[in-house]
Amino acid sequence: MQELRYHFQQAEHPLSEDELNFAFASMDFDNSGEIDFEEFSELLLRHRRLISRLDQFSKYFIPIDANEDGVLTPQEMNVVLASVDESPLSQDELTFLRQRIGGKDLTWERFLELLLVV
Ligand SMILES: [Ca+2]
Ligand SMILES: [Ca+2]
Repeated sequence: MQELRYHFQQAEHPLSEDELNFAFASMDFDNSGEIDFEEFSELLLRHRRLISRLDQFSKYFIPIDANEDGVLTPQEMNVVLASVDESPLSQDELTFLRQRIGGKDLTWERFLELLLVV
């Protein structure tokens, strides 16, 4: 847990205690109450991917958020995904995203949070 905390504090957006607990729970894939080595490796891998994607995404976000309202629509997101050679969001993924953000607008910040814990 200490390592985990350290890891997240190195991130640009330090997580609150609640977020940390939430992230912890979402990483403990087998619900053992501990992050074992495999789970931790998976996290690191994911985080590394996230960081490299963020680099790419942030370059594209401003131009992609065409109407500059700070909210990513599925259409706008698909343009982003296409620009980094990812396939567009499927209907399932869209439904999933909508559930995760509780029907709220998908802001850039929420999107980042999703990337971190999904
Ligand atoms: Ca575990
Ligand atoms: Ca927009």
